[in-house]
Amino acid sequence: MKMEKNNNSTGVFGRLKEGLSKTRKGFIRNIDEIIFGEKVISRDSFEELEELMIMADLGPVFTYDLIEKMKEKAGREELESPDILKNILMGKMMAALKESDSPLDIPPDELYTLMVVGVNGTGKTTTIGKMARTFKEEGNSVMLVAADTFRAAAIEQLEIWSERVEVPMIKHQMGSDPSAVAYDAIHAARARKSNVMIIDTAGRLHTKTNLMEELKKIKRIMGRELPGAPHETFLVLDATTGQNAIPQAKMFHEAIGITGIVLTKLDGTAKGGIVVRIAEEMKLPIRYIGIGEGLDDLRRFDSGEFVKALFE
Ligand SMILES: Nc1nc2c(ncn2[C@@H]2O[C@H](COP(=O)(O)OP(=O)(O)O)[C@@H](O)[C@H]2O)c(=O)[nH]1
Ligand SMILES: [Mg+2]
Repeated sequence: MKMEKNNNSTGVFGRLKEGLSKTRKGFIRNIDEIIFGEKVISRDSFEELEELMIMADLGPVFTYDLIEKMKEKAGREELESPDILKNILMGKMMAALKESDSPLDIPPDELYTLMVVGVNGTGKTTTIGKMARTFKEEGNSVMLVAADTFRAAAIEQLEIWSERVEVPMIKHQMGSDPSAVAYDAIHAARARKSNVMIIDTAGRLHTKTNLMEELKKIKRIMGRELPGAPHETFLVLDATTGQNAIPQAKMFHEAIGITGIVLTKLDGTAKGGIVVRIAEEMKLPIRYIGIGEGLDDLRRFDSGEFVKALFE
């Protein structure tokens, strides 16, 4: 039994490494190439390293601090090998990400409501499907809520996930008031004694103030029907959009208050450094990361594991 568990965890870690392979190849491996064979790290190499870190979306502040630290070490001749340099980078990434470590803790006996927001196409519906599966496997009674009533296809897409994961879903017709769906869902979840409810929402462009108004209204109605609801508001960000994720996150956070971030599509980018940037700029828990389209491709964010998967 024990062996099996170990094998399994290596497999899961391997999958994470694989999911992050674009960043590993595009970023970490290049560090080795830049300083390969150099006894003394040259000014040119520092410039190349700086460029590499900016390219990986680690952000200017992080990069500047890091390069300064490396130069300091180099000045004291403490930078004899690429490994030392990598250790500095690893340590700094871990420190930057540590505060974002905050796994979701679902109370077993009350109705826990989780609203999922974000721009169109970031991966909200897919993430909800994956989370529903995880929560169900952990012994929760899960209900999905189709409050993205803007497009019929959005409702159908969530329905497919609800069938796949075998959890019930509450829906109204396309075009109906999303708050009314959320209202009904709270009552339905109570009647069925569900303990986790996940609400999918529309993601028309974040520059449209009416989307924010709509999201605020859903929150207000939920809070009126169930004190404390929504207990969590997750913002889904697409890692492949790079820097653009930051203003997006700020806008949602200012308008409706975000309690956790899900960063999807890390498998599709070499700019995985965006995680660090988001952590530093938003100071919000990063709850999950997406590393693929499949059911198993959502992972609880763990800063230590994440950094290790990039470097090992
Ligand atoms: N490669 C990859 N694709 C993802 C991930 N998460 C979501 N997607 C894909 O992104 C697309 C948009 O997802 P969807 O859930 O419909 O986004 P929504 O508009 O925010 O609800 C779909 O094709 C998903 O399969 C991920 O972590 N990795
Ligand atoms: Mg959707």
